[in-house]
Amino acid sequence: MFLSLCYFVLTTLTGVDGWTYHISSKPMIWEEARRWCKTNYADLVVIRSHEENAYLNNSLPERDENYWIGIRKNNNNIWTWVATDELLLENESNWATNEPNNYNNNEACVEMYVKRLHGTGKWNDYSCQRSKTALCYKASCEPDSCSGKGKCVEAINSTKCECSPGYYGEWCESVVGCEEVGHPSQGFISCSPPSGNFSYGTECKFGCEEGYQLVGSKVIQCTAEREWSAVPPRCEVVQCRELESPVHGSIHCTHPLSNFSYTTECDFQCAEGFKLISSSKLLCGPCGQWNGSQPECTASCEPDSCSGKGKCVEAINSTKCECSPGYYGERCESVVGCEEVGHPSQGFISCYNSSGNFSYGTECKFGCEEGYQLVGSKVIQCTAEREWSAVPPRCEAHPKPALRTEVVAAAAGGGTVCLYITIWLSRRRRKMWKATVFFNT
Ligand SMILES: *[C@@H]1O[C@H](CO)[C@@H](O)[C@H](O)[C@H]1NC(C)=O
Ligand SMILES: *[C@@H]1O[C@H](CO)[C@@H](O)[C@H](O)[C@H]1NC(C)=O
Ligand SMILES: *[C@@H]1O[C@H](CO)[C@@H](O)[C@H](O)[C@H]1NC(C)=O
Ligand SMILES: *[C@@H]1O[C@H](CO)[C@@H](O)[C@H](O)[C@H]1NC(C)=O
Ligand SMILES: *[C@@H]1O[C@H](CO)[C@@H](O)[C@H](O)[C@H]1NC(C)=O
Ligand SMILES: *[C@@H]1O[C@H](CO)[C@@H](O)[C@H](O)[C@H]1NC(C)=O
Ligand SMILES: *[C@@H]1O[C@H](CO)[C@@H](O)[C@H](O)[C@H]1NC(C)=O
Ligand SMILES: *[C@@H]1O[C@H](CO)[C@@H](O)[C@H](O)[C@H]1NC(C)=O
Ligand SMILES: CC(=O)N[C@H]1CO[C@H](CO)[C@@H](O)[C@@H]1O
Ligand SMILES: [Ca+2]
Repeated sequence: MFLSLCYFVLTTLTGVDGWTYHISSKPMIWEEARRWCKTNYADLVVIRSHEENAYLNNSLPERDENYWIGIRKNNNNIWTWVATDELLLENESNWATNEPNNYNNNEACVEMYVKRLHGTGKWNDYSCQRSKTALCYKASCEPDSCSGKGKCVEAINSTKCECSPGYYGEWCESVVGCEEVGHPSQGFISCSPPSGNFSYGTECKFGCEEGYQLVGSKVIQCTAEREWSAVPPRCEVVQCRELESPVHGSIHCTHPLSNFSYTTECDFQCAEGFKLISSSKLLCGPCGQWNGSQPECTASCEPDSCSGKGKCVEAINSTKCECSPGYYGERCESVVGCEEVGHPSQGFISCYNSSGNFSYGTECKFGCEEGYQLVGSKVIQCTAEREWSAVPPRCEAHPKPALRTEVVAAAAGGGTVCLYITIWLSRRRRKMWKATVFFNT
């Protein structure tokens, strides 16, 4: 086992370690030197800057055989830093004059001259099978040096963290945060991680209570710029389609939350003569749907729609009356009438009208004074055709005594009975004689 002779441990005033360099006490061939470095430290040295090269030039002790450094030709014959597998950049090389010369076609490794007459601090390609002092380095950056949130950058005297976006602090141990957000009114929030600190990377999801809908982004993230990826959303009450008063009807709504929105309740009524199709009450549900279709008012027949004088027929916007004979008008409220009739001369008339003067259905009875006799119909009716059922009769003077006497009608009972006795005279004379006989029974 070889022991390291010297430590070139350089620390800053704050105690932050940078790289440390270590050299072997005995020379060894390149492969062995690398193995030794890897076993005890990190690897053969990687010289990243001229400043670092100068530092080694000044600090390393003199060695006759010089030092192996961590450059070697790769499979494609290109100089490569073995520790990092990075190619050697032209501007970062320190070749001595006329080097690398690949002497004897056998120089695949690199040594560094230190404390010698010519080319001190410079590099030379050399046979890997020669023995030289191993120049190793050890990094002080560890995988978690920057809390896993940044890149650890090493210098000779220090390490420094270059923090990833959103992290800060010497070791990237702090994280930026966004403004606190709460649950929206009528809604809820759920953030992960649920620390409640709203730091970079926090994701918050939103939702709304029943009957409310989210307006805005459902999910927001706290960005490295200390801003949320979007404005936190709102919960707005769900709207239903606006309802209107039905034709021939009215609407009355209560809006506990907002106009025509969740929980709004509307009652419908129809004007007289109309009735509702479907429910009289609608409710706006949590998904913005009414629990039924907009009601309509349809005309409806009532028992007295046609004044009891016709048949009522229903249509959508109106009802229609099909009036019985003798009646007319929209609701069969009018009755047809016949020509006025008066009493015959030397006679009298008695009419019974059910619905007006000489209107349809009126029945008139006639009689004649003593000594006169009725000629024509004793009773006439006003027909639906606005005509009397017969021509009103006349009263004519009583003729000579009759050849025949006929008892037309007789009735017995309490009181006075009017009996008509018609005596038929000769047809040729065409005379009637009438007598009123009072019977006392
Ligand atoms: C060498 O050049 C590369 C770009 O080609 C640059 O990134 C690097 O910093 C340079 N190194 C020095 C020591 O100037
Ligand atoms: C190494 O150091 C010597 C003396 O200190 C100096 O003359 C030489 O230029 C240095 N070489 C490099 C490559 O810095
Ligand atoms: C490293 O730190 C030491 C002591 O603080 C200082 O003397 C030296 O110049 C520093 N080296 C570099 C390369 O900064
Ligand atoms: C939240 O932030 C407070 C104050 O910045 C801090 O004390 C606490 O540790 C944080 N909690 C978490 C879980 O990050
Ligand atoms: C509800 O309707 C009334 C009357 O049309 C109106 O003045 C009011 O602004 C509306 N309210 C809302 C929240 O839309
Ligand atoms: C709608 O809901 C209300 C209240 O529950 C109810 O009274 C009404 O009958 C419903 N309407 C329909 C068409 O189901
Ligand atoms: C009913 O009346 C309304 C308005 O008065 C009209 O828009 C509609 O077309 C009518 N419907 C029918 C079937 O006549
Ligand atoms: C009956 O006749 C009288 C007199 O002409 C009139 O004033 C009245 O309005 C009529 N009545 C009806 C029901 O037609
Ligand atoms: C018996 C009867 O109904 N008479 C009526 C006939 O019509 C007139 C006018 O409407 C009424 O005044 C009568 O009473
Ligand atoms: Ca050479």
